[in-house]
Amino acid sequence: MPRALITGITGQDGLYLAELLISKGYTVYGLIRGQNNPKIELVRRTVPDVRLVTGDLTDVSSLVRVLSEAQPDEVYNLGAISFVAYSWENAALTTDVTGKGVLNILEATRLYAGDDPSSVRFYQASSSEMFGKVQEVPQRESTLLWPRSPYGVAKVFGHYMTINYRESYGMHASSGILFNHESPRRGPEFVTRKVTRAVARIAHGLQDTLVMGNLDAQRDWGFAGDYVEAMWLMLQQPHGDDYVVSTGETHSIRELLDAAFDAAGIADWEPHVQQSQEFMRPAEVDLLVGDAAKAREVLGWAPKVGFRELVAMMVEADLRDAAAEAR
Ligand code: NDP
Ligand code: GDR
Repeated sequence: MPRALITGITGQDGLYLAELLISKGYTVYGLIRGQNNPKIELVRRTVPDVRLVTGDLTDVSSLVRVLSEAQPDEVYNLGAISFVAYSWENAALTTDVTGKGVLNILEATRLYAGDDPSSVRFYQASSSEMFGKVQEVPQRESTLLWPRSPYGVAKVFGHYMTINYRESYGMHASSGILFNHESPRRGPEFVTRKVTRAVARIAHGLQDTLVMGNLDAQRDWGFAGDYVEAMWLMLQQPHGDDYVVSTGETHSIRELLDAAFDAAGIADWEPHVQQSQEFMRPAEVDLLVGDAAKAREVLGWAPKVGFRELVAMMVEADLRDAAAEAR
């Protein structure tokens, strides 16, 4: 039975990836930071077979210990401070976790792999946020990186460090440059979930208005369940490499609002939406749309869930929660 270690098990992608790997017969270990995190209970309920081990990406000694306990064949590094807006307020912490944390787990993995560094396969959760200021449309693996947030800068560090470990030590290390992916499990601070939750609560009379930031930004949104399959496929290849994972379609925040309110049967969103400086960012990534041709050709990967279907899935789940809250 293959064995995998997932950092970021309490996050959106961690849960989907754990479900996927368990369905494939893996023994799965999930890294948690310990104490007082209600999401640990969610992991225990959703994927009870996952074995939880305690450690932190900022503490290399904890990673060495966890790797020796889990003895994984594959390491998926999904752990990060991942909310872009927060990264300006906590730039040094974001750099430590999202950037240097990658070096820590790469180094711990290299030490654990011993004489044959390619015997353990490594996945790094890189991000379309690394593209930042638009240089090329659509964005592909070769597009110049110009990050526009402390989070984006930290991800660029992790991305190049992963390439560097592959080239320096012959590690089987892959970097998935994933564009935004969402689901009913998405954290409530991210824009899709913020919108779908608010729409559901408005539909049930629990709130009246939704306060937003920049409505003109455009994103290439896919379904998280589809994207974790691409992560796994990368580690099944003969060599590590970098891959863009995206749908190739882009939509503005306004279109997101259209689709979400429409899914709840509310024809006109404008009376419900206000804008505030509070949710504007010091620098914005205006337009993301990815070219996933390489993932399609090499991995045989393609997204299954389209934009409107994704938004409807999220609204439906939030309508159920709002109905329960309204009772
Ligand atoms: P989430 O924000 O939902 O999850 C982040 C995870 O990282 C949580 O499990 C969190 O644990 C963990 N974490 C935070 N700090 C540490 C730390 N110091 N040590 C160990 N673990 C830590 O992210 P997603 O699931 O959405 O994303 C997964 C990864 O993919 C992230 O690296 C993200 O940056 C990247 N990514 C995501 C995209 C997306 O659209 N979702 C697109 C491209 C890349 P805790 O519960 O303890 O806080
Ligand atoms: P992003 O996702 O920054 O792309 O990073 P987010 O959903 O936070 O923002 C997307 C776009 O929406 C605009 N926006 C708002 N965003 C939020 N959160 N709240 C608002 O009220 C709001 N109004 C407008 C933002 O300005 C932005 O343009 C996500 C994260 O998952 C990263 O970890 C990941 O690497 C990238 O996707 C790819």
